[in-house]
Amino acid sequence: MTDRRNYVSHSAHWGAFSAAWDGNALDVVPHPADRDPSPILGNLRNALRHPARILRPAVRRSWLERGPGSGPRPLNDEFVEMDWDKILPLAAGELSRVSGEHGPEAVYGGSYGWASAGRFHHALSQVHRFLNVALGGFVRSVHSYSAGASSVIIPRVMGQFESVTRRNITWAQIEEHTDMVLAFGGMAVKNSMIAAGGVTTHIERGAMDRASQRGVAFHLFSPLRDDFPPEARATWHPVQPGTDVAVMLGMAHTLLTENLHDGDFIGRCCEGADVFFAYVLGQTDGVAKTPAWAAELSGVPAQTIAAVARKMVACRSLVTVSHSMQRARYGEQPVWAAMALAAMAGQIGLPGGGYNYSLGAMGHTGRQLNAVPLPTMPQGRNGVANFIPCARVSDMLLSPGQEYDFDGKRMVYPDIRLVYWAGGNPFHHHQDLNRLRRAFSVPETIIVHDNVWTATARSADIVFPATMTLERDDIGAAGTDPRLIAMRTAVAPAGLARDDHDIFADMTDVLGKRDLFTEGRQPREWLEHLYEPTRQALQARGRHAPAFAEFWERGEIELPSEPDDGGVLRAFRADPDGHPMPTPSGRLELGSTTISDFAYEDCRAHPAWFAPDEQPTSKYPLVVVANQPATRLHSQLDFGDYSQAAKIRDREALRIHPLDAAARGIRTGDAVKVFNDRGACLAGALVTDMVMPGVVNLPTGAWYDPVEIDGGSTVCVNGNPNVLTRDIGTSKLAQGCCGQVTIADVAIWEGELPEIRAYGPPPLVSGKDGDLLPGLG
Ligand code: PGD
Repeated sequence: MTDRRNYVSHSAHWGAFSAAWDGNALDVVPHPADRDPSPILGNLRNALRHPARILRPAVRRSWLERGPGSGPRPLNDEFVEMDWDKILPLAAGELSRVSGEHGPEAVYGGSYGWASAGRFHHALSQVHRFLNVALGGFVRSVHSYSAGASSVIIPRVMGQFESVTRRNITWAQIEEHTDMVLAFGGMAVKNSMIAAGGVTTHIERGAMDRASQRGVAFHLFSPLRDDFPPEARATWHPVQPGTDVAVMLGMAHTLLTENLHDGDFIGRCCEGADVFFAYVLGQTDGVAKTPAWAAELSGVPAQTIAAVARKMVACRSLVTVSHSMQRARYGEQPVWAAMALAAMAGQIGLPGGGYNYSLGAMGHTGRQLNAVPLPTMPQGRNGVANFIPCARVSDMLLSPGQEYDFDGKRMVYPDIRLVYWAGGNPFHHHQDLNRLRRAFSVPETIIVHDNVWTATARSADIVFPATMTLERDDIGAAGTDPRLIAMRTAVAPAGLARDDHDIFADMTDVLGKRDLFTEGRQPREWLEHLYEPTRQALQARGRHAPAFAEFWERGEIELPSEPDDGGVLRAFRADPDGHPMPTPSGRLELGSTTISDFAYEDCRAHPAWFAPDEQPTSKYPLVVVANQPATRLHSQLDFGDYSQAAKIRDREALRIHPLDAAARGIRTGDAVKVFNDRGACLAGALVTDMVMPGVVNLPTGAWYDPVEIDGGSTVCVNGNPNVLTRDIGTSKLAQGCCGQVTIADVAIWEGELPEIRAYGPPPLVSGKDGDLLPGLG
């Protein structure tokens, strides 16, 4: 029985909690303010001492024997475990060699990933700071896998990303003002359970319930019925994946031809409407974007498209687009077309109305922003100019020197010799993992920090064991949560694991730059230092502003919020000249001469319909939706109790419609193979009408576990859908990832079911007394 007095406050991206360790397992109690805690907390119970933990620093044996160099990096290669005092100089020396011979522009430190929630031990901030201090810079990455397309198109045609996504419509406004929500891609609560930094309460389900009880009509456009929780009582419009833009254009056509659009708003607040309208009416390409045209493409009946359009201008309506919608080829278009549709309805800037990109996509949105700054780890100055859009990592490694387009610029991929990754798992997040494996054979050296043996760690040459969040002190906070959390240590580190910060501090020591990296502070002093701006801002507002010691003792403090005032969009609506949007015209751009001047064939001057360039075929008749999982965050703690409980036949569950299942003789509980020309994986079938016919749903995050079976080809036996997805940019404009949808077929798996071997270490041998193996080095 755990002693209640030993519970410590802590936080994860899936919520704040308190926890106590009894030597075997972790007891987790959600934050008392949390009205709807995330069940993902259940993965923490058995995580801290799981066999997947990396216990000691390790080096790939072949790298030790042969030295740095390109070549395949098999996941089951042997690693040599070493002591810290041997491995740190080895890694520091290799960094110096590469940077000395080729410059810091040969080091890729983009290191994309969610890592863990604390503001100080934020692995990405730490690795970026380290590379800036140690080498003077590195090739970085920009934007995200979450919002790759939208984070480029929104600033071009609307305004600052944050002002459209986070300081816009709140759940409180929806409960009070909204009559109708058109949610393209839905608002699944599995997604809003997540917020970078962690929130102390999850409000979305309750808000949808109250709104719906008041009469708000939620309309779900999605291939998946449960992209809204039952509490929203949403009307489901099953839509063929990748065709939502057609539905939006069909609605725009109804508004235009029936003269229902808000001409006053368009005239005062929009630019380029004439170009867009001409396109909708078919004057530019001879194809009128009628509801019937849209119905043919999308499967949503023409009457429904027209009726919803008429309704949205007759009441307070809100249009939303999920992140998932733009994680696909031409992903910029739904984001832009939805803005144009909402602009035509004339409600942008009204309470509870208009357009809020990504509302409900994460727990950050729909809430009021904090009015005080949060602790933030400074990353230093990066002296390397070159960067990549994050999802172009395989292209970069495979094609050094190649030119490519990105957001109006002509870019060149750098020649990368060393890859440094801390806090991310590209063998989870990237597309076409067979291609990524080829890309990961190119660098001379790969260094990875993680707390568990992910496929990324097993693809590295030098592996540093990082502590898990519960093994260190930190500060938890999210930009729209009203509490700052003292994340207190619950348990000693596993094995020889060390904090990322300590690892970097000791490496800068080897390089003679320790003081530059640590600024003479111990970790506790850093926490106090990072806390101080928040405290001062509280004091300046006349709020209770406790000293760090008091905050730490209490476990949390309250933070004030910005007013729920609609932000810049409300101000812009009231006075477009006085508060212009930060676009070239100062208006919402339904047509953009900037984008038109780029002359990209895959992004036009206005929101446009592009037929998906990967359509179901007779060979691959099913569309795979590879969305966010409900039982974990991305790939994190996939070995945890809650994630494992949802597996079928020990692997990821694939949801398939009864009609598609019957056609293939598949029943719930069967093992199935999902395959296309890029790859194949095994999964466990779940037959359900939660997915529309013609669509299967295989969420991301099952740990990549490639096995050579089936006549020599490699199959991920654990159900990772990124062996199937396409590694191609959304367009030349944003170059975002296209992981959300692909095509495949599914068949019953009759063969033997291989055991899952992903959740453990590769073969390990110990260096004698922590030294290199005899005869090496
Ligand atoms: P995570 O599993 O969160 O995935 O990709 P991301 O790489 O962020 O990886 C974080 C890693 O950090 C884990 O391995 C974890 O163990 C490690 N970690 C945690 N704490 C620490 C720490 O303190 N120190 C160190 N060194 N490591 C730590 C997520 C990405 O996947 C995202 S954001 C999205 S939105 C994309 N979504 C999709 C999708 O919808 N469909 C497909 N097909 N693919 C996607 N990939 C993307």
